[in-house]
Amino acid sequence: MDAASLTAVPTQFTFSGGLQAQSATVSGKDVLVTTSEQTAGTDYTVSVANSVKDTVGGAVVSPNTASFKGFRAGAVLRITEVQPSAASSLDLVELQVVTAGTTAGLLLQQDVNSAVTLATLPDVAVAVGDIIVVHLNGTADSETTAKDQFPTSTTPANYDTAWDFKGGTTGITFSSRVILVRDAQNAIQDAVPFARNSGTPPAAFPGNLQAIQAAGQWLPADCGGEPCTTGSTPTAAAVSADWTNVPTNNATPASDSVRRVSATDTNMAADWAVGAPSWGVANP
Ligand SMILES: [Ca+2]
Ligand SMILES: [Ca+2]
Repeated sequence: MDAASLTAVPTQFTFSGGLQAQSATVSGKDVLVTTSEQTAGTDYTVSVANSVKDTVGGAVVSPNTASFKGFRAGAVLRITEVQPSAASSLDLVELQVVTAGTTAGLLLQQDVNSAVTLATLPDVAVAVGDIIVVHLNGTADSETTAKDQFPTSTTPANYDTAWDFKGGTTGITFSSRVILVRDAQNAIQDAVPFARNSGTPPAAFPGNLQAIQAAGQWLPADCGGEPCTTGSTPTAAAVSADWTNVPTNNATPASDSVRRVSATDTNMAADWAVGAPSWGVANP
């Protein structure tokens, strides 16, 4: 883009909804336009005048408009409860809102390396303390307007005290796995390594644990000064939350889940234990 062509920014970049362009700066092919205060989540359109030129004098041509939503902060979520072993992959993941904002674009994933996306969260404005229950392989649509939009009375799998979100069709693999939440910019918001002390753990587990340790999401940051592996002291499994005793192939919800037992997130195994679930409400 030719910065010299930006001679009257407020009239060259025009917006719907009363939004005003205040200034613009050029960086290569991009123009960064600063506007008057946007209303969070409002639908806007922007139009670019043909007086805006590229470096060889070519004007912006059709389409010269685009739509976008007014700036909104993204929500920050914490994983609070997991059911990894339900029949028919009807697994559940409960999340609690740490910072209010939109859940648009947040990803619930299994593992860091060769990640599997379990759910892409819908665009919902959530408040601090709100509880979200993600239903993997579920059939009910996500609630987007209220926590009781699809009430338990007509949708028995739902919780009237929580936002029920529809996840993808892939369930959690009940072996040793990392469950994590990524924001719309792909940064990890929360991550928990869960070990199943039964059978041979997947060879990828120590690498996934090491990845979230490196990202500052789990402690201890290493195992006795060395990378955590199946042979380190302590082992990768020993520093991870233990979900071995969650019942297998059970009804949804199962009699026990793996859930936080502390309101404080210390990023350590002791934050978690298997026991009575509290789906849709804050953990005791
Ligand atoms: Ca609900
Ligand atoms: Ca709970």
